[in-house]
Amino acid sequence: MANNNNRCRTVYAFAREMYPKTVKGDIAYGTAGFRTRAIDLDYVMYRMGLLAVLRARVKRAVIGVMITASHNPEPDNGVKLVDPMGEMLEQSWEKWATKIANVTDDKLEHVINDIIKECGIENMNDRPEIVVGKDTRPSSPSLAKAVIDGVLAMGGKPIDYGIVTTPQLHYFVVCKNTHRAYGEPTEEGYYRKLITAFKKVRGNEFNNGNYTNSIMYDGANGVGAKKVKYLKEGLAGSLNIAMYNDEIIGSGKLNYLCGADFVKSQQKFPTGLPQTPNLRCCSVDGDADRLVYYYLDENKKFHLMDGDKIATLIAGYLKEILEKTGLKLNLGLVQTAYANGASTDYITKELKVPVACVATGVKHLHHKAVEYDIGVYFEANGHGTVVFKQSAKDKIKNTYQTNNLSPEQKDATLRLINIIDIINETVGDAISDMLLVETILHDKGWDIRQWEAAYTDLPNKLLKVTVQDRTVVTTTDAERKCVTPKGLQEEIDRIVSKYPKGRCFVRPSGTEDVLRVYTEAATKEECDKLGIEVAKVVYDLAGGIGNPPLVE
Ligand code: G16
Repeated sequence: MANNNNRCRTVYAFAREMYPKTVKGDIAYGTAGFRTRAIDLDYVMYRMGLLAVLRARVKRAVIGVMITASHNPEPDNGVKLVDPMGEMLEQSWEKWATKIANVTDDKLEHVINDIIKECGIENMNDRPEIVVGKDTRPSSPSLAKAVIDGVLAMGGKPIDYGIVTTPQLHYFVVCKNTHRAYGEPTEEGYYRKLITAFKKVRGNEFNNGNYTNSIMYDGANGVGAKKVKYLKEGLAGSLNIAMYNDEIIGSGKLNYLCGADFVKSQQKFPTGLPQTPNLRCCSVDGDADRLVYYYLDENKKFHLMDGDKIATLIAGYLKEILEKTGLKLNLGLVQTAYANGASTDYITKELKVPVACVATGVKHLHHKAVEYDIGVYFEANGHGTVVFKQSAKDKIKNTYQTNNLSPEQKDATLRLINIIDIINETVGDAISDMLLVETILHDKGWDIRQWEAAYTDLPNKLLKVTVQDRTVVTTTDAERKCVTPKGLQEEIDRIVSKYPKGRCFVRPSGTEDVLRVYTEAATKEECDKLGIEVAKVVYDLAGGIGNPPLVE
């Protein structure tokens, strides 16, 4: 206990001298951790360094801390905590994260003691490893130093990976916690694993049918641009990646008019890419954990293949492969309320794959997906991956070793084994997802229009409404219904009932200070009208500020 007291005093002295709490109000734990203006985050980062060590002591495992504000504008920053098997910080710990982030400097010691007591941490002398990574934001180096100081003050051992993508950091954590069974916990190890598997599946025929091995890649002027350069070299022509929006540090252009979030929410072609018709293009976001595809047709009309289209492509393909192997494994798909109604119809009716709907946030999707032998999860914004139960992986590998498989079964089983290695199961990963999509399109011999043809999205729109206090809106039923403010849901239902195939929901964002209004309807005009009508009601009933509804 004497040792604990010394440790807490060090933590407090450090906090007072170097990282005093500078913001009076509280910061809320959002969809993916804390996220706000970078200038307000020094003390939060220091405290997350402290928390990561406590979490590592409880789990007796390596924990990750990623400094990024992902799709947000460059002046923002944030922090994502990564649990031992790559999951986002367990939800029951969000209360501790919130307490430790918001307590006054003089009470910090008490919160730490509460955590130690409630979680039964006995050994405060060990030095658990905390893996730290950051994106390319100019504010990230000093915030990473704050995290590292927090880790040191609490007696942990920081392992600084420098600038990496969020999914790379998740991968390193899992590699370390599985004692390298998942892969080598280095950047080289990451590229080697993905590239080796990709090349094995692709073979020597780089083109196939209508598929050509060239892609236009929008790096959002962030870490996804920096990292894909290494991938490109390793792929050595098996996939030609033409890079755009690759101005990396301090250009002020991160996510600006480009990147996955811009393309998806604005439904527009990003700046910087050649507007040649029918070219297969893709965009990643500011920390490279989201991916969307798109193209312009001969009439310059924009066509989007978002997370739903990626999910259906992957789920449909895995189903086909499984049928070829003869393996009996249950495959399921997890979506959120943002999933286009047409995609859900297609998956359930055509692909006949079961679908679950959960609240926004990878933390919810990942937890549901692990219930299936093979769980595909994707948010419409392009964030997702596939997770395999260990028992399913064992079954696939053991089946491959048996002698009673037909050549077709043997081939499909080997393909599945390699595909598992293309996938970063630890979290949605834009780079790994891109390699997976390219693998599937190559195998099918499809160009991007053939992929698009699977089903037609219902027109949809995402609006933002700025309000005094976004927490006045609370929701239920996987965020599809509003509970408060009183009367809002009734108004939404009344408006939606006027529109054929109309659907709408309203929820507070967990990464930006806004309310999000999602609408879908039979035609684009109706969808736009529905969006504006609902956004006005939200503005009136939820305390809108500034100009009435802003169309993104
Ligand atoms: C984060 C989460 C995603 C979520 C997104 C938007 O993404 O990881 O699961 O969909 O925020 O959340 P919200 O609508 O609550 O603002 P990222 O890529 O920004 O880390």
